[in-house]
Amino acid sequence: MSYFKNVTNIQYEGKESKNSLAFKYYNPDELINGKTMEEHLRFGVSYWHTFTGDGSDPFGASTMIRPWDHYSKMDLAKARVEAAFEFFEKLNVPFFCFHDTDVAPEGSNLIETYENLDSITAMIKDYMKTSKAQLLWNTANMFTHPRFVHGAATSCNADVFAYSAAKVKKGLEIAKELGAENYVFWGGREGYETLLNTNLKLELDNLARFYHMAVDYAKEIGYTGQFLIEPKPKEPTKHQYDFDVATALAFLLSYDLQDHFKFNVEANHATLAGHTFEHELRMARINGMLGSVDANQGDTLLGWDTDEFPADLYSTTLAMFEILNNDGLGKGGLNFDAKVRRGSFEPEDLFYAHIAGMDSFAIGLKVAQKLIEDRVLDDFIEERYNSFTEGIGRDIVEGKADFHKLEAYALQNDAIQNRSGRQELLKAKINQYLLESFANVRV
Ligand code: XUL
Ligand code: CO
Repeated sequence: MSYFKNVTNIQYEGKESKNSLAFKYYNPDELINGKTMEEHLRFGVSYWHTFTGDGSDPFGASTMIRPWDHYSKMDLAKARVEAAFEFFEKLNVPFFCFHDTDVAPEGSNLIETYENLDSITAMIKDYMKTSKAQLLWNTANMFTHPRFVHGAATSCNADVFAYSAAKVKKGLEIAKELGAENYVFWGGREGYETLLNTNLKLELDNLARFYHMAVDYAKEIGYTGQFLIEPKPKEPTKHQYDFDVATALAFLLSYDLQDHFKFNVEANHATLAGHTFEHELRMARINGMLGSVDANQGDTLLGWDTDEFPADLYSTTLAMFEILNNDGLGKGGLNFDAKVRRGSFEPEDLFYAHIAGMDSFAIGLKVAQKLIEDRVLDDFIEERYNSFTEGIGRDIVEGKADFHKLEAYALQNDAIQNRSGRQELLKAKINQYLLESFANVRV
């Protein structure tokens, strides 16, 4: 049985190829600084957008035509697993990610839900034995069902807290069973709408209690995957607690959780928080907390999480610059938390979209590597801060200065000279690298 009959295995054909169902830049075996592109990029497909997304929006019904649509309940779940592995293999991706509810329907009670999950987990495990595709991460959906109306671990209702704990407990068992490289916590409705009805302190304390219990349980069952928090500032709640990397890091530090978590940085969440994608990656990186990436892009004209497939080469280049400087993503990867537009409703669009995203990151990887090799930004930045490598600047960074010493220095040196930041020059250089790297590559 084939779900994507019109598509054969997607191959790298190089930049001259006119075949829409081929990679032009992503060459999984190509070596870049000692690692293959596949090892650098560790692409993942997200189960929810690709196999459960239907194109519906607040104004209209579903538009997607999917070859598994005629099934329902557990038959639908099984058909999706078959389709998913056909898709992973045809696209030649090494990873996938899912929420519990993406892979198995909820039953009429928690026991039935567990049974559904167990049977699909066994099926996925079986497919994973013969497939290259492995589990980058799984997570629990604690935002769709009405029981999560006031949140999950930050709900005002202790019964919901308990139910959420049961879901994450099961999720960690599945993570262990399937060898998930990471386990993700995205605070779906962990936030608030109004302080008028909210005990902010109790909700934050409870969230920390919940994370500590998850850490303890993973230890108890011997699950050694990396825990990741995925920050997002708003949507669905008005104020999400894991607002951005800096806020979530402060939370982890306050509750002594910093050693157990890293961040899953999502491009569109960064822009919703008023940051660039590279800002969030840099904040995570400089704190040793960059774990994984949800690769997508937003729309500057829209104020919500549009989850588009990444195609902006400037952004993929600056993202890969951070990832390379982080020495890669370790157990993490680049998960396409991205959906085809409502108008792109045919199954082939799922392939076109992923090819576009994979090629965009492959270009970003090559250009970023070149920028690093040629020290285009590093030399400039080093020079820009050289006042801290000698004299009074050196005293400051070595802890040999205090206000008395600095005042005495300033009194003698008040004719300050600054130098240009040369932002426009640097942007022009990046453009040059973007265009020239590929002009010179012959395939
Ligand atoms: C929502 C989002 C989630 C997480 C996993 O904005 O990004 O899909 O990635 O729960
Ligand atoms: Co995401």
